[in-house]
Amino acid sequence: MTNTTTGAVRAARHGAALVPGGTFRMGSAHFYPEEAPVRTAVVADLWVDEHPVTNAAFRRFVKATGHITVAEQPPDPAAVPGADPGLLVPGSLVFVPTAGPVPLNDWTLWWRWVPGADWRHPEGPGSTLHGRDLHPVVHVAHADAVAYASWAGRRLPTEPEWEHAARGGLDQATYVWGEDPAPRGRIMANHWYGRFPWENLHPHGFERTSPVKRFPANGYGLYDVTGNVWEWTATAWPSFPDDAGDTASHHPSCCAPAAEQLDEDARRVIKGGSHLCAPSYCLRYRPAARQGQAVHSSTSHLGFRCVIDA
Ligand SMILES: [Cu+2]
Repeated sequence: MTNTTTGAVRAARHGAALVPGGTFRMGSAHFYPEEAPVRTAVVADLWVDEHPVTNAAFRRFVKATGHITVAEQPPDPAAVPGADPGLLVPGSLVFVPTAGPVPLNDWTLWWRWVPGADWRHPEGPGSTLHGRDLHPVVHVAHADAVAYASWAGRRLPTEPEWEHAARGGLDQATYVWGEDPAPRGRIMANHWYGRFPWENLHPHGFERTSPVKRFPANGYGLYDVTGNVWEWTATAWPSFPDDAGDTASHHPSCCAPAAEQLDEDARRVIKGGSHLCAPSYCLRYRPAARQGQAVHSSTSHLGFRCVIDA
């Protein structure tokens, strides 16, 4: 390999860690039905982004390509039959904490459709990315993530690739760092502390998303794999034969705001949980956790990371 080639390869893999492929046990039998059964999966060697794509990186992409995200475009009336035309404006779903305890089986109490919410305005008009260059980009639909990945010469991981990388070499551990939710009292991820969805104690200092790489890396040198933001994958939902349809809607979840709102038949698996996942509630900041997300939907707690074939 010439020096030029070596340099190009190095540049192409900038910010990615080489995750050795192999066989691993995927899923979990101890939590939600859609994570079971535990099964064996095989993945190849793969370069995986060390952290979710940041606002700064996404801004470079938008500057270079002029890309306009799904959330910045008015919804297609045909895709939302019967919708109030007044609601067919650009916007996205924003988490808004409640004033006090609420029934946890109704996500509409804490997810609000906010006109003007998009990746540059994470809480809607008036909010900015000031001080958030290194936070994961949010309010990106599946097509936005795919467009970024292809611009960057990368692609989205499949669910097995994502989960294998997230596990960091630990076989069937509950968390990506092991079994102890907080080893020696250490906060390992940006997840929700307090009673959801009103008491946000944020002992780590972050009310919503946090800058990438603020919490310990996993065994493969990957950061923010669980907590902070959910991440899109390339895998369709439902994706394996034991999925008896829409299991995720049968129990409460802080994390599925858009599943039945838009195109029901086009969903992708999202992984990793987010800053909204509470130990006392959804507990989805685990490598086995998964949800189906409508491809056209975007929210304030969903981003992505890319991979490169080795
Ligand atoms: Cu959650």
